[in-house]
Amino acid sequence: MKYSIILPILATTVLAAPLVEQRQDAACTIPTTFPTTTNAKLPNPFKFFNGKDVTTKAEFACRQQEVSAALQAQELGDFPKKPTVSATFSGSSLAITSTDGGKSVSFSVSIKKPSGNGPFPAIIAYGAPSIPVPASIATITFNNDDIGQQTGSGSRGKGKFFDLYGSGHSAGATTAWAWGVDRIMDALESTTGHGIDPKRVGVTGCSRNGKGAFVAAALVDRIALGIPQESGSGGAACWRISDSEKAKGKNIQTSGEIVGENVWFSKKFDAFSTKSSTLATDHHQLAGLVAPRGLIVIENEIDWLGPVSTTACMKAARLIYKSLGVPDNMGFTGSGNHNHCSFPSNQQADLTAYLNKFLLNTDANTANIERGPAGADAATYIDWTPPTLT
Ligand code: MCU
Repeated sequence: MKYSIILPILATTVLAAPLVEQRQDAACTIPTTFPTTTNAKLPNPFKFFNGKDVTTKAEFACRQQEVSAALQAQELGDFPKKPTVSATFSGSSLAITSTDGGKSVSFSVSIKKPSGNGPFPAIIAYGAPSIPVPASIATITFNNDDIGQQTGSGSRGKGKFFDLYGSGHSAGATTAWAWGVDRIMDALESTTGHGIDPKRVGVTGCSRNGKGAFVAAALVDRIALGIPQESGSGGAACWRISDSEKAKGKNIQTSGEIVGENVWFSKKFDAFSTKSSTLATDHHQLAGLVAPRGLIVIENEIDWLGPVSTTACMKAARLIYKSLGVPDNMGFTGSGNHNHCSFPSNQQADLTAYLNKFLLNTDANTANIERGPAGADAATYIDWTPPTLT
């Protein structure tokens, strides 16, 4: 099948339902310690750490909170509570000041808007977007490196996030950047004149910044659509599957390698880096934190990114969306091999469908988008049956 020829003519029906759903405010009991028992299979997204089954959507919302806490405790580092935020918009620049514990840091993002008055949907792009952003969607350029440096293992604790919270703060760079995205959302909500609809904001980045976009979509629940591109290990890949692929002789990035290469993850992750099977979670559940919001995962069959790992992991993630009754809110597109972070035309229709549905509020068919190498199935890596949550 060819995807490159013509984009479908798009219907312009405005969807009535809000696409950003706030997580339920159910009273959840969140543990402060998390299991480290060995489990070679991908952990069960539908079993609380206390062993109780998740049977309802409300319970799953609580499960998301404990999964987020576990990811922060073992991998990501702490995601701080909202500081005091003030913002001003002028020209094309949104300037944001965050104050906590008597200290302040400021950063700005630039907004490139469609012509007209809006309000417009927008995509927050880490660095510069490596996907084609349609003219009808604004681009918010976010200098994530300014918030958390990522120039190798020596850059830990550097950047504005760490100026505010201290160089010893546990956050890895991806968590620090997600904090920046959270502040951009605060600023969009609290200022006027920028012409952006805060209910229709996506986040993208490629490669290392794709890991960042994935973590931001997971931690910031005001993001309507996550668009991580070629995030590979640390993003769309599951640590356990990457280790099993490595054992089969693949040239694939693993947790054991990643902790030495850069500071994308917390120092807390070091304890698990060579024993990923003891993590309480895996990255199908990072995607599960985005649910039921929109998520289109863009990949590439470069060995280092782990095409079997990203495909099987994201297929497991789609089981979570299916259990929640929203299978079409998450897709995975990654067939073929192409230059890293160059966006191939055979992924355009999948991306367009997601942008239409989640940012442009137009009708689009996002059903069953699961494209990756043959033979990468979730069933090999799971020992649980996804329930239908009530
Ligand atoms: C895919 O993202 C990373 C990868 O994890 C690193 O190992 C490699 O060094 O750089 C990739 C990247 O960010 O390329 C731009």
